[in-house]
Amino acid sequence: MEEMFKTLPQHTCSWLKSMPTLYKYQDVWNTQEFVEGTILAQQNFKADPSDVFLCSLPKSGTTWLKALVFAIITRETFDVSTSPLLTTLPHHCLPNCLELGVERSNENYTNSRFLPIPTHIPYNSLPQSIIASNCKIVYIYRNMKDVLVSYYNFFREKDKIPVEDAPFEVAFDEFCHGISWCGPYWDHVLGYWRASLDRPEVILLLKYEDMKKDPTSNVKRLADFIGYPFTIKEEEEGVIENIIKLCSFENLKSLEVNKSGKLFGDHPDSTENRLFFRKAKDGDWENYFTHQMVEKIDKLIDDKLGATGLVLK
Ligand code: PAP
Repeated sequence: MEEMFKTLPQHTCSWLKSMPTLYKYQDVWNTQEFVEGTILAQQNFKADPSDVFLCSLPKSGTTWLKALVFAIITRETFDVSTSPLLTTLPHHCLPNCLELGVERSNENYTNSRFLPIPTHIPYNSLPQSIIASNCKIVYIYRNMKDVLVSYYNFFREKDKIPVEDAPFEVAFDEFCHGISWCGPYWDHVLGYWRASLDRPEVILLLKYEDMKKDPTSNVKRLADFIGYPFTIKEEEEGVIENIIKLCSFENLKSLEVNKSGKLFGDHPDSTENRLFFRKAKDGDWENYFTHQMVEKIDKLIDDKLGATGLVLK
């Protein structure tokens, strides 16, 4: 691996401390840890046909998707007043990240079924056995401008860098050159989007903005797709609405664990849980983009996605 890394294109993010060098492997920018994890997963991971994968580009709604899926699949074991989500970060409820090494488990939550496996690995770099086993994949995506603003603020705050020392313009330029964690953004989204057209029976795409507008039908689709459909009785009893409330941004953000807990405990590189719950506002990009930036990114989105039929604006 060491020899291989010397041959890969590298980029040092000047405005970040916590993500100093990104490497371009299989046309994707990522940290050394995640590139190594991807390679190991590609070499060793043996999918089970019943595995379900929760895929996303960072900052596209991963935390929300994990919370919803966890609440859906554990609803026979817990109700909304006993759910582990009340005391546990969603990333810890569904902890097995494919690129960080998977040990399948059900954590005694779902009887015999395994917990879904989250990953940020792009579609084209997924281990072949996931595709060959026809595993189900849920992909959540979000508009590029809000992803960029979320990404910028997450890392800036994680590193405690004041705004004046981390110019948004620098992050913007990098992002527009495709350089970001798991970037280019457009390749990540297009990879899963194209795959969902080829294999709609096993790949479900969820759009963050649509989920905000109409959570009920999207949560129903999600539950159906992953094999935990709601019964009519559950629908009448308001189980879907209760899950939506439990997993709402406002509720999760207000919980003590998500205000004061840390992702990796007291490890020096740990991340405060609160950073996963910033604003969750559609269109927050308007507070960051200049007129020229809007023009530039709209043109970029048109260039990259215009001919594909995928609408992101
Ligand atoms: P990750 O990839 O690092 O896990 P991810 O969860 O994908 O991050 O993205 C974080 C964004 O989701 C944040 O957006 P913002 O920066 O624009 O505020 C975060 O606020 C938002 N988010 C977190 N939880 C929820 C939720 N329950 N509902 C809606 N949005 C949420």
